[in-house]
Amino acid sequence: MTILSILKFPDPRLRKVADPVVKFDNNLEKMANDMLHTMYEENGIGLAGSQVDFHQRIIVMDISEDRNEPKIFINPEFKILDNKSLLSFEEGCLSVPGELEEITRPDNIHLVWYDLSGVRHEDTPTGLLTVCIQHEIDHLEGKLMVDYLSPLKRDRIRKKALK
Ligand code: K1U
Ligand code: ZN
Repeated sequence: MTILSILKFPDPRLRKVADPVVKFDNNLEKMANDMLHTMYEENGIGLAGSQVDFHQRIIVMDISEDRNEPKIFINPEFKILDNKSLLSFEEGCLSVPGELEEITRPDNIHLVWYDLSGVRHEDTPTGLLTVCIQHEIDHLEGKLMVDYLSPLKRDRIRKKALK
């Protein structure tokens, strides 16, 4: 397995919108395994393809305490079920190291995704899984945690990262 290098804000490649996965082949499986390996190595709970300069719609995640419940989401999409049900969480980002910011997101979503065999799944996750999947889908859209902050705060983080 390979440890992949993670793009850091403000690298413009983090702003690319990822393409849907169309080939469910051995290369995709290897990428998923390399991404999981990289996420565990960096002590993250999630990682999106965009963060490792792979611009296809793939996310890996493990929110379990024992770090032994890897999840792979291909072509994930969600719909907000209730705009009024919100959850605030102090989020981190492996592409914005050293910053933790409280972000408020919808807590009640319907999620659809595919596995490595191309089989469709759906769920209505709650809690940390809901927060993390929305953070990772943002990455696939070229959107970052810093985009939820004020321009002043975002610029402070950008300048600090460029030092
Ligand atoms: O996508 C990433 O950059 C990974 C990110 C995922 C994430 C963490 C917290 C909330 C939403 C999404 C991380 O794993 S950051 C590092 C981390 O393990 C962590 C940081 C704060 C709270 C919980 C975990
Ligand atoms: Zn992130």
